[in-house]
Amino acid sequence: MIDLRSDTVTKPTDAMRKAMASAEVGDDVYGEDPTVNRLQEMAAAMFGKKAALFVPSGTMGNQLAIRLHTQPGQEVIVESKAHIVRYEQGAAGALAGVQLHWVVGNRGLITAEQVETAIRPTDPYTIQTGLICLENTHNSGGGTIYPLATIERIRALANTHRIPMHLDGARLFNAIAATTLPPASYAQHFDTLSVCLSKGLGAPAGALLMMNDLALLDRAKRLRRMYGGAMRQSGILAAAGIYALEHHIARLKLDHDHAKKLARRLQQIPTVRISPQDVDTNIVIFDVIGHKLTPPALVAALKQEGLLINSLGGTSFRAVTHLDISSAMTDQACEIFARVLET
Ligand code: TLP
Repeated sequence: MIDLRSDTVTKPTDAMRKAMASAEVGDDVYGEDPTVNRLQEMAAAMFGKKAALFVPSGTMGNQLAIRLHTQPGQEVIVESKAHIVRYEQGAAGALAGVQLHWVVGNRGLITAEQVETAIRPTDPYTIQTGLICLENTHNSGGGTIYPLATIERIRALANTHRIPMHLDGARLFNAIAATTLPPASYAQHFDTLSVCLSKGLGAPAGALLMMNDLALLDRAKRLRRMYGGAMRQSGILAAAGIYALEHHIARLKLDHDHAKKLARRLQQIPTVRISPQDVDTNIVIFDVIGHKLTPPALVAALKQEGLLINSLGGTSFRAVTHLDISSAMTDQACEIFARVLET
């Protein structure tokens, strides 16, 4: 089976499993897991932040950040199809008591002008803007990379209005591999950022929430505990993360090449709508219009041929390349797409 449903489906490699098996561990609630501590120090140094906190998931990283920066009753500016909007089960409202102020982006990217319009006036009756969240790369936008200049302009606005900024960097490593920009060039513009180890980097679980403010770190640790995310001998997972940071960043470019190849092949199919030039990284989002099969039937027909993809609702589909997809499997996926969609 060629599984392009997500880059979350990767399984730890043998070398990663060896690193996990031999990890030195301790109780991380006491701050005594040397491998977790090493991972946190590594990540903080890599992104030019003072501290990093290992958390079980990207969702928890985002939700801790929202809770840390806001007061109940405030709102968070976020793109309309952001993961925080679509896929976190309403956690921002349920856990932090904030509402989300959606801004409709272009392929998931919002501009400084849009943010400026969305920031609320500070009069006594209008809801207050507590936080601005960006997502880089943007998942539902199709793995889109934020231009640094846009981030800089949004940061300048945030400074003027004294609003903190959080980055959902679940796939920031894909942006880093694609642009070859230093990680800190993105990270410097955010008060907090979370990055995932369990997407393209291929670790089985884990994300890192990073920041400069050590008082914020202290509160983040308490909230992580409150949300049930404080772990014990989590060095076993952190070892996978260290291995991933050391070995799996540069290779992400290969996933991007595979995604481009899929997009180019899909473009040749008459019922498919896709612009391969918009595929920046490892996510391929496309529409199938006027095919005799319904979207669920198309997904089932592809599965029958050995290819798994996700339906995004309506006529949209998503295919994601990753560590467990070789060049030969990409070629096979192209053939299966052609076989099923061209009939
Ligand atoms: N994304 C998953 C699904 O939840 C949709 C996927 O298959 O792409 N931020 C972004 C941008 C994400 O894409 C994801 C996961 C997360 C956060 C959450 O990560 P986890 O699943 O570790 O909580």
